[in-house]
Amino acid sequence: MSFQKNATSIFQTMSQMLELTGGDRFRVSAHAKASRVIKELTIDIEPLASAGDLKALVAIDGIGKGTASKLVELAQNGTITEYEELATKVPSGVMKVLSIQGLGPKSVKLMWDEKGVESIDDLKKIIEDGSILELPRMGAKTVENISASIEFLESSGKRLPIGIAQSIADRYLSLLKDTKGTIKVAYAGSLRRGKDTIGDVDILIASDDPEAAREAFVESPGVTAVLARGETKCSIRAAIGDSSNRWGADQNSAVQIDLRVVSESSWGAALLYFSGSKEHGVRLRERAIKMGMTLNEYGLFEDDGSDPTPPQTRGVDPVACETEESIYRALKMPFIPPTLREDRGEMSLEESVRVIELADIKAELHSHTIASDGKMTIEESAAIAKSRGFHTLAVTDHSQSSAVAGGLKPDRLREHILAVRKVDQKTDGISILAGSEVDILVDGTLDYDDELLHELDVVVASPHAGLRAKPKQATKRLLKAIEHPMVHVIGHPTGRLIERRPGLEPDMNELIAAAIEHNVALEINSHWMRLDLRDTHVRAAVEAGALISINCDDHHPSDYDNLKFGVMTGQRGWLTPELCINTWDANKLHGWLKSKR
Ligand code: DGT
Ligand code: CA
Ligand code: CA
Ligand code: ZN
Repeated sequence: MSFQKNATSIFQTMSQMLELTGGDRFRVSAHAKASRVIKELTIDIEPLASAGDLKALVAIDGIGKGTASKLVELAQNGTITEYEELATKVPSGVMKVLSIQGLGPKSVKLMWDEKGVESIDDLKKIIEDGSILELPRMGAKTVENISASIEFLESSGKRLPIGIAQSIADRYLSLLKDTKGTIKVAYAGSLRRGKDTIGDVDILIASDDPEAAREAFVESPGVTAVLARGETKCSIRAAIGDSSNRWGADQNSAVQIDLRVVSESSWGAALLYFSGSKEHGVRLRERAIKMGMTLNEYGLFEDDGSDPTPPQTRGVDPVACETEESIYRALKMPFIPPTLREDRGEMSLEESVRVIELADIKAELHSHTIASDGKMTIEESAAIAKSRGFHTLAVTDHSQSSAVAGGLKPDRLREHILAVRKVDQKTDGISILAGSEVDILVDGTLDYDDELLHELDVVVASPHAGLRAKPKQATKRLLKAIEHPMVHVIGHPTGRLIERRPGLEPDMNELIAAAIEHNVALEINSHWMRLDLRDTHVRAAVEAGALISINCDDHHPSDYDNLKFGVMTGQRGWLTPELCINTWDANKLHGWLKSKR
């Protein structure tokens, strides 16, 4: 595990352990905040921490003195004394109980203190003998939910890649659209925010016939368990089934889907609330309070909070509730697109940023054909690209070292270049460029010699093998490729596979600086199994002014549909269209590509 990931999880765990042992509230939240800040860093802090450079650490936004010295301790001793002390006080089974969805530190602490629950098995026992009901705020319904969550945790527990969650959500969306009485239906939560992984799917519905909606939902095919069936909230578990594809998602895994029944009149407030993130929601509510108002899932109300009864219950008319736009307007803020709602600085925006949109993309610069491991001919791929309104498609089959992917030996590449040129000549309305996805070998050199690279219109250089290298080595390797004068794009720079392979962890800021210096674009690979660069990397690249290329890395016709995930990742990194080379008109793009020949 990288230092950064290790630190992120230790601080998070410390925060939870502090709460479980009745620690000071301020320290509980300080540790949670530190964990979040460290998680989102785009620089490698290990060298600073190893060198004991407190000054440099404290200079990083969001890292205070206490956190800095703990980071140093972690780097130098491999652990943190305070963490070790806390860990002796909290049994590991209690931490497992805490990982059950719907159980927070407060309830877990009560179970532990009052009923001696120190493992999930202990918890199951007090559920079975009913003694759990003696605890405060534990009703039959809550206990039922806890049981369902335990079952869920034991059978799956992983987050889903967005591509899988999206296809399941789409299935439920169309089912509910076709249900009697439906006025509006939409998904919210992390799926709407375009996060790379999804914990559960959240769907909102406004209906003239809520009972029909609830029924259609809990009785739909594929439901393996009904976790809750209330007036306003229903939860199910649904089998993933065949919506997974050749990337081999686990056929036995299931996903939780929450359906919230809301009223049409407060649609905007509900959508805003359930789209999250939780952190963004907290910041919005703070802002409302400062303005003498209350914001909740029913609306934004003129209300000073002195009356404990919620304003909607007292019959107070909302200032805004029908649309998200009207609520942001009433809060005197620009509209914040869902992909930006992560409390990463969007609250300070004075006007809206024009982030990249799907329709801005006019070129695909990373695609495979049957010449290597793709399933399309050059013509087929070009026809799809053209139908999407693209002016350019680059054919970039694999290079010789990617033998399992059918990589092309130099003479086959030469033939392939001719084949691409031929198809280009007889095809109207789109330029088809001859390129290659060239392996960046472990030592940072490229998989073809310069003479051959020179004949290619587009060179996407990507790491494929040796993805367990140490961060320092990874940085060196990628820097060398960036410095190569004939490279246009660094493809899937870290090589990670979501929930399956962590990939390289290079010093992203060094790569970004080099990419700017050498006029190289860094890729956001849109495949939902990759999303590489990830959102936080994109944000750092955009702030520095580096060029980005959003590509589908098509192997199959349906891969073109993944573009939306790459675009959302770009949005989450605040990417503007100008910095994305795939948005440029043909003249500008082709001129830029030729400038490296
Ligand atoms: P996920 O499912 O882990 O990928 O992430 P989300 O963001 O979809 O989170 P989820 O499903 O727990 O809740 C959906 C949204 O509902 C969340 O983004 C904000 C809102 N929400 C849920 N629970 C809370 C809460 O305890 N407090 C606040 N303020 N908002 C919440
Ligand atoms: Ca969710
Ligand atoms: Ca949820
Ligand atoms: Zn690749």
